[in-house]
Amino acid sequence: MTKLNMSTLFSVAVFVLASCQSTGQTPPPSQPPPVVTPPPVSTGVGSFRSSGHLKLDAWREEFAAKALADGHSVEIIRSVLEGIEPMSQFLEQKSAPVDQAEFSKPIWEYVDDTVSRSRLTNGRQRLASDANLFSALEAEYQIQREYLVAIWGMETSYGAVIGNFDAPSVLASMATEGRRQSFAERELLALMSILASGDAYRHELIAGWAGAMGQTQFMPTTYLAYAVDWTGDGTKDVWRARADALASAGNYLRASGWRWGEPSLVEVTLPDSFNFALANGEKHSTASWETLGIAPVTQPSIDPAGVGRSELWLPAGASGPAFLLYPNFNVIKTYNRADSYALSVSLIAEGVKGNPAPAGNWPRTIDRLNIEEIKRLQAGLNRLGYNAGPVDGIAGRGTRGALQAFQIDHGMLADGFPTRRALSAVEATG
Ligand SMILES: [Ca+2]
Repeated sequence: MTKLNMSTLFSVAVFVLASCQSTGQTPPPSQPPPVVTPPPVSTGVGSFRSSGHLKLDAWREEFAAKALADGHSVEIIRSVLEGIEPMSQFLEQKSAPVDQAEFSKPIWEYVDDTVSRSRLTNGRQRLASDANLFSALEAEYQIQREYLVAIWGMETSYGAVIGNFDAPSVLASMATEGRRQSFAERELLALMSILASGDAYRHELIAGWAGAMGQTQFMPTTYLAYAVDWTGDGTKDVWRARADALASAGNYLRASGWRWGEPSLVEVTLPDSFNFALANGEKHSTASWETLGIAPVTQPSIDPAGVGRSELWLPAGASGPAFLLYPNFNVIKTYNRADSYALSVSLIAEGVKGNPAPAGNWPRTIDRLNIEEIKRLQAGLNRLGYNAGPVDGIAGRGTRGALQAFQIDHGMLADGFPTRRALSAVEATG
């Protein structure tokens, strides 16, 4: 470091000296000062070979200057940005698609696809073959091994599918598209820091379609904050070293507030004539739930870890399965904010432990709304003064809460689940 600073200082000194020499003497005051033509605006990074996409090239010129101002070296900036290619999934779409499986599929199809028999079998095999590693990770990070293996299985099928996209190209295309520009640029700056730290070479920056990297799919900023060199070889190789990837995931979950030994959810049965309005995100004590007649499906108790307070969640409304959600459910959502994702991780964790796969009785034939109908529902609820949030076609908690409030006010079964019947009722209300 000292050597670098000294040589840098030396270069600057030589440059300043040379500049003074070439400038010559100060002109006499009687003469007008020479007209100085400013040099063309330059990023200081030099020019790049065109990517073949004009908007991407223009964005890159501006971003290179930002990265330089952020303190990254010309060498690193050029390394990250020189070879980027436009990626069609960001640059050729006309409007925001709702294309993530977490949001576009019925939740039971998402669960069927993700909590597959092969994923459970492979998870059990991984726990058996890497038992020592998982014991050590449990001791260090205080995350039950079933959840670590479940996240590994969900993210990359235990390291088998880590994506094959160039992370800088993904993030640069996302930035160029515009809606997530500041997010993508922040992640690109983090990639530069990763390269500067020596944890990876440029060609190793491989990501999934949305820019997450390695066997447990870390975004670059998450990598910078939480990645771990568990193997002790000096690099945080989340791509090839499963131990590094799993330790990194454990480190991230612990930092996100994981509570050792507690479940993320417990599937429960509800008594007849249950007041579904209680499934509104509010937490209640175990005693309260028990008084209402709620009972566990497979566990000996609805609060096996003595957590105390939980919320009731009906992912498919009154005719589907019911779960009590504990704080760890929200910790899983720091990985991926979709409830369906956290549900699948939880069911895989239970499944690899050998508990019977729960979540029976999905209402597969229910008249579920499509995206356009959900938008109509959201617009209708907003029109009536129920705050469904943005009209985006995603029936998240805001939309469901608004629908539930509408159902309560109109004496309907108040489960907040968006069906065609619910849409008709909202649209018929003036
Ligand atoms: Ca390592």
